[in-house]
Amino acid sequence: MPRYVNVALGQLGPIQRQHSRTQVVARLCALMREAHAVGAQLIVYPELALTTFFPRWYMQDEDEIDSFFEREMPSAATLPLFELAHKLGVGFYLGYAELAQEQGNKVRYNSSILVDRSGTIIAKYRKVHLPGHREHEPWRRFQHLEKRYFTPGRRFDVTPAFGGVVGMALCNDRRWAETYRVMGLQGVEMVLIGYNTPVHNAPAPQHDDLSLFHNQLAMQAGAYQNGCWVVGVAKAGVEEGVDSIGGSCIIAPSGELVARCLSKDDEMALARSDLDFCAVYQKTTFNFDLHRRPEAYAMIVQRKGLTLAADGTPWATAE
Ligand code: CDT
Repeated sequence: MPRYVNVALGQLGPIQRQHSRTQVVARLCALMREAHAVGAQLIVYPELALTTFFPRWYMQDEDEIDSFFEREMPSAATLPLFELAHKLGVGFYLGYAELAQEQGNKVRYNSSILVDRSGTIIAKYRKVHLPGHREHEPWRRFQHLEKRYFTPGRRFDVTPAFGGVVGMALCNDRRWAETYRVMGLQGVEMVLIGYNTPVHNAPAPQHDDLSLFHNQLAMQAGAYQNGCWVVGVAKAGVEEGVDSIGGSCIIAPSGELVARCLSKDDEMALARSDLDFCAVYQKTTFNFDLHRRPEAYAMIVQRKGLTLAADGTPWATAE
């Protein structure tokens, strides 16, 4: 029996600070209806898809920070999306700021959930690679304070869903080979990734003109090198004066782009994704059991970055 997933991009245009959760959920529902009309079984929304991208602001007031976070999922404001998913039989991936309680303490995560076609949450992911900085850096045109507002997640799990093996990641995760490989080693067939990527990168402004290229480059490499589908979805456009890239796309295990959004607004696009196409890569060029050499990769987990030896060099001496 063929394993096709009709997966839709649910790209969002900007969300301004004054926009309520209710307004945003109405936009998400409109995208889901559009996706359903063309046969979607799954729609993927961006990272932090319920509010403006608040890490651009330095905030100290705990209540102000918490106002961007969700204490429960679904909440009164997000319930209509779950109800619509149930009614239409369309599952979804949604990124949001999660306020968790752990041993009586408040812990904030940048999270995503996977919801099945009955409207039930079947998996949660907490962002591992948190970019940016922790303290106020007034020299920047805008802040990127993810390290301040979120605790890093610790796992890349996969979930049996939609007839295959599905994994989740968030934004900066898509730039790291480890993200895809850890899920590749668990047989992932489709990786879902929401993102918010400002065009301007303050520490490296020479990258600004390449930001769309790097977006695609990283996800195409991840797809090809692990023989899996990758679905990347932006929150795009000018939000509170900060321009973010669009370029939401669906990438096949061949590394080829099969669908892409063209605007920087709310936009839906769809691809019929054959999960069995993964095997063409996972059983040949990227047959891990046959070809990987973990004994040569020890440094990947032993070192975080460059480690200098006694002679001041970072390279390991051959025995
Ligand atoms: N949201 C997120 O992770 N954005 C980063 C921006 C660049 S780092 C300041 C990204 O990797 O796209």
